Amino acid sequence: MAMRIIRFFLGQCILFFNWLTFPKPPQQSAAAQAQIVEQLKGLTLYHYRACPFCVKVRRALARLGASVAMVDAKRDTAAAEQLLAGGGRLKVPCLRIEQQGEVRWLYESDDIIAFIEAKLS
Ligand SMILES: N[C@@H](CCC(=O)N[C@@H](CS)C(=O)NCC(=O)O)C(=O)O
Repeated sequence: MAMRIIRFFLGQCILFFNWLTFPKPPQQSAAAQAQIVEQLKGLTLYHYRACPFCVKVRRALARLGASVAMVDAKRDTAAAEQLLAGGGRLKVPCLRIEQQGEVRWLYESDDIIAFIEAKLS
């Protein structure tokens, strides 16, 4: 019980500081935004709201002026089941990558950020 309260409190702190210091997305033309949407098509981020590694990925996306589809695997039990069945672990963040009819699952926040940066370069 005490651990749950501590974890909840820490999660709220993470969300608060993330909100306070959330990076401003770069100014982009509509054409540049549309290009990013196209480059990141087929990507879905499985995340938890207050997970620090997920926060890191969401902040990196904002810094890049990018966004991907997101599902909250804590609140959405069907998404949690998809993650476990597809990726093999109930661990977040995890990026579901659907390309040319193939699906793969990428764990590790640093690898996810590197993958997205490479997609946009
Ligand atoms: N090294 C990983 C750590 C991810 C991690 O520990 N995520 C936690 C949530 S904050 C988790 O899903 N833990 C469950 C598990 O490891 O099975 C990363 O950078 O993505």
